[in-house]
Amino acid sequence: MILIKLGGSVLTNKEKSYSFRTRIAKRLLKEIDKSSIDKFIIIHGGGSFGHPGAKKYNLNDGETEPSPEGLSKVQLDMRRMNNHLLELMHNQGMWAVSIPGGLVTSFENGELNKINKQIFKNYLALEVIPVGFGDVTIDTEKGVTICSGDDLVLGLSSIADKAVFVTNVDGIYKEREVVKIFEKEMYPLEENDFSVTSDAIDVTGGMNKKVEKMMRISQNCDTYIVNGEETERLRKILDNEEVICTEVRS
Ligand code: IP8
Repeated sequence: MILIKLGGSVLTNKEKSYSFRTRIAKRLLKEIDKSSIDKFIIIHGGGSFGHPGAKKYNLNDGETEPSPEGLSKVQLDMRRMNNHLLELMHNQGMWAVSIPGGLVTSFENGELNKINKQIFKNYLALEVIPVGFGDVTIDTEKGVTICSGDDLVLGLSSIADKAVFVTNVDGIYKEREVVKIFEKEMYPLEENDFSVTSDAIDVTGGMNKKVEKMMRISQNCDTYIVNGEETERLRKILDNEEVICTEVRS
């Protein structure tokens, strides 16, 4: 089984609230569809749908009393984003079901401590494509927290062979060069290194936090970062062809 994380940085224009990049999303879905893989789960992040509201209502800081309005608003915004993707999938005959991250996980102090993998497996067995997404969720310590798409990938990595993070950069950079294989000695990234995300607003952590999560994921399955803005790169990585990307190892 392959996990494909479609990052908010490719699915939305992060500079502009609620701007779903339909053309890119359609192409990425086509690349997935025409690749040779047959069992996969798609996970997506929040981009300019989820992050601005999560920040505005302080849903991730663990200090501010969670506002019912904010909680409801960010959940609504994420479902709107998810609907954009699901509709595109449906229109091109990729039968999908939606799995909100907040309903299948539990968190303690901002850390994922449980995920319902069975529901993903059940849908896979029915030959539909589970589409999970980042969400607002209950946290036993903080009240609420943000479940990122990366948390879902981490939680599902033990049942995956491969995880592919589709972003808007070519991979992880060290001294301005994309590294083919990122190993744990290279962690943490320093100021001069570019990385997985150049997101303007990202409430779920800076790049080192993302890389650290990827290193944990790579203990369970092969883990790659690829640029979804370049055509065919996603398709090639799914088909195990040579392509510009970073493989994360730990
Ligand atoms: O973009 C965040 O998911 P991510 C989801 O994968 C929300 O970190 C609600 C901001």
